[in-house]
Amino acid sequence: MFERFSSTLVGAAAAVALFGSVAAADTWRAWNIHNDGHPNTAAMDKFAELVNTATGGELTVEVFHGGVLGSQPDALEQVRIGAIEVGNFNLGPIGPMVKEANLVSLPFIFKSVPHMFRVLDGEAGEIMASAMADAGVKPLAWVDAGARSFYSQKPINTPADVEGLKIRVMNNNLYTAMISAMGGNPSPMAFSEVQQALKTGVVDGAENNFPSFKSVGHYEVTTHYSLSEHLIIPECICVNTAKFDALSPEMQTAVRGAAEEAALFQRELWSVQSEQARKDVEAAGIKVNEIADKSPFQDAMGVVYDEYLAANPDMKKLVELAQATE
Ligand code: GTR
Repeated sequence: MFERFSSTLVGAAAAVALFGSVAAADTWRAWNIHNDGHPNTAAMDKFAELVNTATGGELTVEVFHGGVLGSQPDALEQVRIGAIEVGNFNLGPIGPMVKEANLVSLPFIFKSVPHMFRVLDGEAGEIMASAMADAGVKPLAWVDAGARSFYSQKPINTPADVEGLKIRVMNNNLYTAMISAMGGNPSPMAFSEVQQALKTGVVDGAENNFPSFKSVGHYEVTTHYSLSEHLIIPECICVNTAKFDALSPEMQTAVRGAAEEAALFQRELWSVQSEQARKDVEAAGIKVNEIADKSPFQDAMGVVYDEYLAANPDMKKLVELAQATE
């Protein structure tokens, strides 16, 4: 017994000498909802490769694509408690868990994707990132997810066109409020169920960016994509806070650096592949309509903001910070 104990100590001492820390080589599981062909899948593979190189193999990241580790709300909970270490998450489903993250789920809060990144790089982004880290889901880097627009079996040009339509949304009360404010019927549903729901008419429409519209075949079961661009929601490479904090400072720098580099890679891929996804779905027969005047949609969101800020007055500061950002 004593001998076993002492040889464990000798082993640990050897590991310290080799790796400069008490942690032995470790493997992290990474969640990714997307399949091959989506820019975020390539970015998560890149993240894994960069972590492996930067840590000299001391930390390995195994990426599980296609949402096989669970739906996004489930996977977020897993990351929060440390059962999954890391993932590429959309901030929409983080809102119900971390109130500050809901800033990005207010329709039309950002003027453009560059504006969104400027807000994230400023004080509002810092407040959101630290609230997320406190909740156990720490963002290491932000990635691009473009703008989300509606798609259905008919063009949508005004909020009145949404009236009476059953529209799938992600899991967040702000999105149900958004659809209700236009007179539609919101239907929160997991991403993996949407194609079938569109196909069978369980829902009349949904909303997403071009790469996701294409990659999971929603374009095969709808006819019109209407450029409402009502939500510009960033995504993150997010890690379980305790697992990250337990790394040595050198390892933290390596992992953060890998996430930042993978995010830059993702943003470049995104700009090329989202254009391409639009061309591909148009070539497959999808009619894309511009909406010249989006103000009726923005006006319809007044009630969403009023009710949300009345119930969450502490969110006013973040909204003001975003609105004051040029
Ligand atoms: C995609 C996003 C996913 C997921 C999905 C959805 O654009 O990248 O993380 O949130 O939308 O609509 O559920």
